[in-house]
Amino acid sequence: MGKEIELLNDNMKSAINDQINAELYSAYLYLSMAAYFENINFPGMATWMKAQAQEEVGHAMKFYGYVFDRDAKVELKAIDGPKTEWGSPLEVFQEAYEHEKKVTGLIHKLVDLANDEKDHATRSFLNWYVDEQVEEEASTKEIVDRLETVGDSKPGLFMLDRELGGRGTGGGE
Ligand code: OFO
Repeated sequence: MGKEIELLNDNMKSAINDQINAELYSAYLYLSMAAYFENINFPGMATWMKAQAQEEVGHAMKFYGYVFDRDAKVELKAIDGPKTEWGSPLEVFQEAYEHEKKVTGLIHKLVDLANDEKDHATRSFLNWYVDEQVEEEASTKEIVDRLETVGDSKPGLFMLDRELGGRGTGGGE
């Protein structure tokens, strides 16, 4: 005979607040990667990263709205400074891919916590993020694979940069 949990309990609230911070850190990291690409004259990759940073803000805001929907308090914490230099476009996207795998792990821990707390509403809400992480990993991995294929070929890098620049910065998820 489980009792229905109507509001976010303290454990869940604090874990979601941490995740808001992690999503905003992701935005900061991708914006730093965008700045790196601007500096080395890959404007298309910079555009791709800026769009990714916007997506991450969207992820944070979705959690932010959820905390209020459950009548709990958002508590923002300091965001760590991301690194600012990388050795090559490949290194950047490899790091982005590794970062997404880490974020997937964080989302899965939230799912585990929601299950432990019998918080069915949060468990259901998190499904969107579980699915989104599959896409986040796939899209960064695809670019890593393509950069590995292109290698040091300047025309290949130029073409990939142009293609990645086709990603809009108009927001969205
Ligand atoms: Fe929020 O998915 Fe990337 O980090």
